[in-house]
This record gives sequence, structure tokens and C-alpha cells, in this order.
Amino acid sequence: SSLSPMEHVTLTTPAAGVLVVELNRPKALNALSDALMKDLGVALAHAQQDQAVGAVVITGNDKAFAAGADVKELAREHANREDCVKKACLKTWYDAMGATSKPKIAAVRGYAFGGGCELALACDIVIAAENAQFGLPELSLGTIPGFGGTQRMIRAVGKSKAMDLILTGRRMKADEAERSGLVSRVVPVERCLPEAVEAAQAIAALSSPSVALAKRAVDAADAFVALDEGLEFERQLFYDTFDLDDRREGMAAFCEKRKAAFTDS
Ligand code: CO8
Repeated sequence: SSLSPMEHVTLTTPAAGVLVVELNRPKALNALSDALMKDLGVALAHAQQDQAVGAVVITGNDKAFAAGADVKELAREHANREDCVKKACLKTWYDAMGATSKPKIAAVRGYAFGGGCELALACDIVIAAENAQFGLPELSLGTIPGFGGTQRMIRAVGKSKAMDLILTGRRMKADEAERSGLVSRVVPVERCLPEAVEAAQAIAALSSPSVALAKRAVDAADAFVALDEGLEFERQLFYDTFDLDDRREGMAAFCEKRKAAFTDS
């Protein structure tokens, strides 16, 4: 099924099972407006219901993944705390990212600041171009990261570096981001989107129910589940895979030295 074109995101399907969502507000360095996040939510909801989609890539352009929340809009639309509560500020953003449980890969080129950095952190895998820059400069605007940054940065890079980044607002380049675990790989700018698409394609080629179980198990650990609870949760999900046709097929194919033919069941 296809979607009608949207103003702030461009959708493409460059490989089997892969939906690429390109943020498309280049004049504002892809600053995240409510309208853009609404479009992203529509795209991700589409990915969720389309069985042909196995993984999603979220990307920007060579200069900017996203330079932050749209500060002009935030300032214009929210006079005070009460206003934020009344308008459920950022709630639609969380809903947008939660619209799909399928794996999301951020392909980050250029700026990923503030809300843009938090958007990358909300993805399951971050692949960075050599020119990628990450930062949480919200304190310089007199506010704090509000789209998950305080919670996800510490999980990604540990307390000392998370505090360093959040409290000083400094920028982190791709190599440091990779060293510290925020990013899974760094590649030349022109390879960033292709590598993300290849990774998404590899995920999409696997058995989707076992991908979903693996992602749930890793997400549980990321949610700071105590180790013994996490190990128990993982074991239960592992048991779940033994009800999958794809688990039977995958193991049979291995034993018979042939390629598995998964049916996503
Ligand atoms: N919001 C709105 N517009 C932006 C943003 C932004 N975050 N970033 C860039 N733009 C606009 C600029 O205003 C400019 O527009 P115009 O041409 O109309 O003047 C255009 O994009 C191009 O930007 P620059 O001319 O500044 O481009 P440079 O290449 O010189 O600089 C930078 C690039 C360094 C990225 C610079 O634009 C910058 O510092 N941007 C802001 C970065 C930032 O502070 N981001 C964090 C924003 S706060 C946030 O994300 C909070 C998230 C949590 C929300 C909590 C709410 C309660």
C-alpha cells in the first residue's frame, strides 16, 4: 500500500523490506516542527501496518540529520508551563516514534543536535557519517532535553559523558560518538545511507517474529531491568521462538546446509 506524499518527509523503498523516511525541511536544517513530527508519525504508522516493511531507516541530508527541535515554533507556541501541559507539548512526538515497533535505524549525516540527537537516540541503531556531530545544547537555551535525551544519553554513553554532554552542551564528533557507544559504525558520508539501507535489508530478510522478540529482549535490558529479571525475560522470549515456524525452518536449513526460507510466522 502507498501513502500520499507528505510535506516534511520523503518516503522511498530502495530495497526489499526497507522503508526510508527522509526528513525534508532543509532550509531549517531539518529542525523538528510539530508538522514534521506528525508526518514522521504517519510514515511510521504506515511502516507498522505494511507487512512488506521489515525495518525503517530515518535520515536527513548531507548537512543535517536534524538541528534540533524547531526553537522558533517552541518559543512561539508555549508561553509557560501551564501551556506546555495544556498542549501536551512533545506528546505527539513520543506517539510518532511509538507508532511502529519495527526496528528503526538512524542514518546520521551532519548536525544531530537537541531534538535531532534525541531522535537518533530513540532509534535502535545509529549509523553515523564521518561528518556527523551530536550534541544536547538545550541548556544554552535555558531549557533541558525533553525528548528523551537525559534518559537515553546515559544509557548510550554512561553517566560521566552524558553529564559532560548535557551540562556543557558541547558537540561530539562521529569518532567520539562511536568510541562511546552512541553510534554503531562510522562510514564516509556517501556510504551512510547505503549502509543503513543494507543493514535494514539484512534485518528485513530475517524472520520478523524472531526479530521482534530479539528487539524486545534488548529493549528490556535498555530499560534498566535488573540483570536477573532481564535474564529471565530473555529466556521466556527465547522459549517463544520455539513456537515459530521460522525457528523450525531456520534450524532445519542450517542442518541441511541450505538457506532458510522464512515466512514470518
Ligand atoms: N530551530 C529552528 N530553526 C533552526 C534551528 C532550530 N533548532 N536550527 C537551525 N535553524 C534555522 C536557522 O534559524 C536558519 O534559518 P534562517 O535562514 O531563516 O535564519 C537556518 O535554519 C539555517 O541555520 P544557520 O544559518 O544557523 O546555519 P549554520 O550552518 O550557520 O549553523 C547550527 C548550524 C550550528 C546547527 C545552528 O543552526 C544552530 O546552532 N542551531 C540550533 C541548534 C540547537 O540549539 N538545537 C537544539 C534545539 S533545542 C531542542 O532541540 C529541544 C528538544 C527538546 C524539546 C523540549 C521542549 C520543552
